[in-house]
Amino acid sequence: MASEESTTRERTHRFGGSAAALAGLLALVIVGAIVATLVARTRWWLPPLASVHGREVDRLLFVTFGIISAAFILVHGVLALFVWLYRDRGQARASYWHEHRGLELTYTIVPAIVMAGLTFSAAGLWSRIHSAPPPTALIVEVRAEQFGWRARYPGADGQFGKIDPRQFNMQANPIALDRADPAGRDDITSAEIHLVVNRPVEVRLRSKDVLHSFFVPAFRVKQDAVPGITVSFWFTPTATGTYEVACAELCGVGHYAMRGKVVVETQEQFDAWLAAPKS
Ligand SMILES: [Cu+2]
Repeated sequence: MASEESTTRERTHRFGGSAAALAGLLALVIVGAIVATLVARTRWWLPPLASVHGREVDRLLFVTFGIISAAFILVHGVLALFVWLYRDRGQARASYWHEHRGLELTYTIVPAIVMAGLTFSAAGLWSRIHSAPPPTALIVEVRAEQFGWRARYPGADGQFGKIDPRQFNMQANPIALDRADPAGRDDITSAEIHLVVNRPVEVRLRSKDVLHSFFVPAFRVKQDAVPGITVSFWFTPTATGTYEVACAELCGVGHYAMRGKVVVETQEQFDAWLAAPKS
């Protein structure tokens, strides 16, 4: 009987050893694959920042990473310590207790305070982005559709013309402008989005068909586009250049190809571009 028990224990130990070796190997393969991908891509961190509010977005990201990394190390350190401290020595019986008021209150209240703190520190930034823009802001309407982006500028009158979906025409009227509205006569539409460096811009985001998401990583801007609703937000680009807009909402079979171009340039370059004919 005793020898039988010890044989079982030996077998369990051997199995435990090989399982641990397998888990270690798997962890090595995963970490190796991640490191290799990051090295191969050469860029392994955030893209260069090109907006004013983005600094605060990055700060929030680093604070969040810091907190969850500390929690991860603490929890797994304690877990590993307990596995080692209370390992099977052959004679001990496992002890178990139910409910520990102090412990339960601690691990409920502490994460709740941390989560509330993170949420409140992000809420200020979120509400600023969605507040009224400064009066000098450039206004551009961005319309998402399956599968591309189209920008509209209000023209000399500063007023956008009305939209009438019934007047949509792929070639002649791709943005479905209401031809009867005089405010729309000087509206300028373009497949590219152009912005002015260091000038706040208010984006009025719409969608023609399904949910999309306007995502410009360099600006730290990501906003859902919802059919039937115009969502406004503003930010200030800080560096000239060409940036990529990606759709961050799975919106159909062509979603992967839904990328656009944002060009940030000086006011003179922008004025010249706006006056020139465009696609
Ligand atoms: Cu999309």
